[in-house]
Order: sequence, then structure tokens, then C-alpha cells
Amino acid sequence: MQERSTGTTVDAIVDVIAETAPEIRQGLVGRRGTVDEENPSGDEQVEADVWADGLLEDRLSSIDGVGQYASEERPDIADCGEGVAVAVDPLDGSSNLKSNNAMGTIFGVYDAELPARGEDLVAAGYVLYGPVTTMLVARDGAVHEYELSGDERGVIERDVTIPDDAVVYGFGGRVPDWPDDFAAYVDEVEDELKLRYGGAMIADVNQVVTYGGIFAYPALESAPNGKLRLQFEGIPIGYVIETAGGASSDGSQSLLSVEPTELHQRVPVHVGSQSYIDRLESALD
Ligand code: FDP
Repeated sequence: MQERSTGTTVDAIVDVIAETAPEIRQGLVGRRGTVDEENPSGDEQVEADVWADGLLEDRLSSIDGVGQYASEERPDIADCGEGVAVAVDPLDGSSNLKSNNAMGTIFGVYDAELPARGEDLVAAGYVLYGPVTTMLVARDGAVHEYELSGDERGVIERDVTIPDDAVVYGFGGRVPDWPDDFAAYVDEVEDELKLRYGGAMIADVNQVVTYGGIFAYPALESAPNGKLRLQFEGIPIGYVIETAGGASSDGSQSLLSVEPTELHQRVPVHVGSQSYIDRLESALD
């Protein structure tokens, strides 16, 4: 029997996420409360986090050619056979469920065992649960955007690129907790761009993809590695942004070059228009 190609497996993974996302959105109703558990990073889990993780594990691990499934919501990697590894943040920004604001689902497909480097990614993308459900998929050097509704997936834009004229910024963490060099950089950015911060990385990153600018969840005085997770958030988002013509950085190098040492490690995340990332790296030098 001929082995399934990686490209065919990636097609199947993208299809499954596109088909499951409207179901996840629907399933949020009645699952907005917290459960008495924490995820491996110590975040309080919402019922929907655990449910969406189970649903995605079920669907993604049964795809022929998927060898590993891992998510931000479970400590260990699930082994599911031979093939690529899928790393997922089932509900990014799930603390927004309480206030009924935007959230997302993030995925990265690595042609290597986890934890894996950004250079091993073969595809990555995200679903944004906004007023409409949209999906951005980066693979083979291009980013495409879709609108999802029931079983329908319509292309909204092919070859998405971050606009040259930057307009918005959004930075996480408490301002007094920002290191001085980052705070000085923010002073400059505030003079040039307009603040957009909603508290869910995917929603905030999608503002940057749409209008140009910069999103960051930086290193903090109290947390030198920031808050976001390398494998589930930093690398996949860095890949989407870089494929769309932007840049990503942990403060000194592309997020795709950061060496992963453990599955749930955190990393400072800065993504957006190339010129803003260049200036950030000079400011943090
Ligand atoms: P959440 O804890 O709600 O899942 O993934 C972590 C994340 O959200 C990001 O989506 C978001 O950018 C960030 O944390 C928000 O953190 P703050 O509450 O500190 O702003």
C-alpha cells in the first residue's frame, strides 16, 4: 500500500479543523463555567477548554498520517501512530468566555516529534470566533483566509499579506511589570499607532494581520519568558505572520528559531510588521 503523503495529511488536518470549528463555537453555549482544574501552565480551565481539547484530539488523532497530538490543555503528548505531530491551543483566550468576547483555536503541524522547532512546521493557522468564524491557513509559502459556516468553507482572501502602513498595536501584561527597555519602545509606538487590545491573542493578532502594526505579549519583570506558550502559540503564530510578509521575535530572534526544550515552555511573543519588529529588537538589544 502506498504511504500517505504529508501534503494529503495536512489537507485532512485543515479539513477537520474547519469542520470542527463551527461545532466548537456552537458547543460554547453552556460550557462557559470554570472546572476545578488547571492546565499544565497553571491557568484555570474553563469547561469549554477541556471539551474542545477532547473533541479535537478525537478527530485529529484518527487521521491517517497523524502520529502525535498535543495541546495546551493536557500535560502529555498523545501518541496516535506514524506521521506528523499536531499541536493545538483548542481555545485561545478562553478567559474571554466569561465576558463573552472573541477567542480562537490555533494549530501547528510539525514534521517532527514534539517538542519541535518552528523550522519543522509544514502548516499552521488559526480560527477566530468573532462575529463570524474565520480561518487563516499558512502553508506552502502562502496564507489564505476562509469564512466558516456549518459545513461551508468559502475563501475570503487568497495570499493574505500584512499591509505596509501600520495602524494598530496591542501589548499584554501589566504596564508596571514591563521591563524599562520594552516600556521605552512602547512610548514610541504609542505616538504612531492606535491601541487595539481585546485579551485574546488570536483576535489581537488578527487586527495586526488586517490593519498592520504589532502585537506583543512581552517578557515581564515577574515572568522573564512572558505568558504565551512556544509550541502552541508562539511558533504557529510566528509562522502565519512571517508567511504573510511580517516578522516575529522572542526579543532577539525569530520565534521560528527558538529552541524548544519542553512542551509547555513559555516565550515572549512579538509579531507584526517587519519595521516594528526590527525596531523592537534594536530597543531590546
Ligand atoms: P487566555 O489566558 O484567556 O487563554 O493564551 C493566553 C491568553 O489568553 C492569550 O490569548 C491572551 O493574549 C493572553 O493570555 C491574555 O492575557 P492577559 O489577561 O494577561 O491580558
